[in-house]
Amino acid sequence: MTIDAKFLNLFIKATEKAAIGASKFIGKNDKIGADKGAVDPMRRELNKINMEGTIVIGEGEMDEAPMLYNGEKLGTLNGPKFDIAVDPLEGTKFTANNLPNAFSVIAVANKGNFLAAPDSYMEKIAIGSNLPRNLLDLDYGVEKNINLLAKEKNKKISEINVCVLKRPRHDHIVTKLKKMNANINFIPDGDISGVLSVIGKNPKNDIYYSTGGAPEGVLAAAALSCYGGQIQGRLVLNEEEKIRARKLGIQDFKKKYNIDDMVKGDVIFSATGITTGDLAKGVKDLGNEYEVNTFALHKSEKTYKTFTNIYNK
Ligand code: VTB
Repeated sequence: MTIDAKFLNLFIKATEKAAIGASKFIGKNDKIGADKGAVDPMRRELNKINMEGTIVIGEGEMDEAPMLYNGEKLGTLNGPKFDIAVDPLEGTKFTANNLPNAFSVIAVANKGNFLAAPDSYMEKIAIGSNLPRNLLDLDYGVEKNINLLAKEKNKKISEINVCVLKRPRHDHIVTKLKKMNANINFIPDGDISGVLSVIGKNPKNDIYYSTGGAPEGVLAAAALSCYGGQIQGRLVLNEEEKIRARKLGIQDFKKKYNIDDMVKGDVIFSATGITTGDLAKGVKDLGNEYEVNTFALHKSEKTYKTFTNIYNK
């Protein structure tokens, strides 16, 4: 079953209103204010939609309001049943410090079609479209994966661009990549756009290779699935997170999730820039109006588009 095309604009509006809300906090060093600035309008917009939406990837548990919490029901409850994955403010630090790549993002699928991942870390490797299914595997290790990818793309290792989230926990990956003479593009934060940098005609990166948030993994997988890209993820769980994972129905803590295990069927994806970044330009204050830019996808409709919209203040 596909998602009716009429929903795309409604979800775009939700990320646009959230981005405008958060933009009022750009450079203000107020992460909590910025988050609330995004969450409140997003919830308001989502609650207007004729749907029975359930947050499966949210910002935490119910008692952590004002977040959009896992299990929260949204919409008029009069319409199709959707799974919703959100990050109303991806890049809290970027917003607070007026740095590029902060955006508001939502992904929507029919009920039951997103992996309900706990708020933990996830090891991730992601590659773009037109590559053999399940080409790479987390257990192959860096050398084998990069070699396989280079061979498949008909590139020298020195022509392979790898996106890595700059963290000490990735030192072992970086050491191996350097030894192989692959190119590394570090990102300071924000691994949804890191993962998505492997898609498009001339992608900035050939592969994303790092451990970031599991919720961000599912959100990125939703967008990747619209392009026929691939991701493999494995949860990294401490004891407390294992309890939460079990509650979500996860039994095999070592499971490697391929894209089809994270996202099934039709998907709508909408990401609106807060500060200007790789996915979309940031919110522009025009005086009496705001100009917003949204990167939006609808898999079954083959919509891959950047929208520019104006809102009165
Ligand atoms: C990750 C990544 C996110 O924050 O969750 C990261 O997935 C946090 O990593 O995109 P650390 O705990 O190592 O700081 C982001 O980069 C931004 O929300």
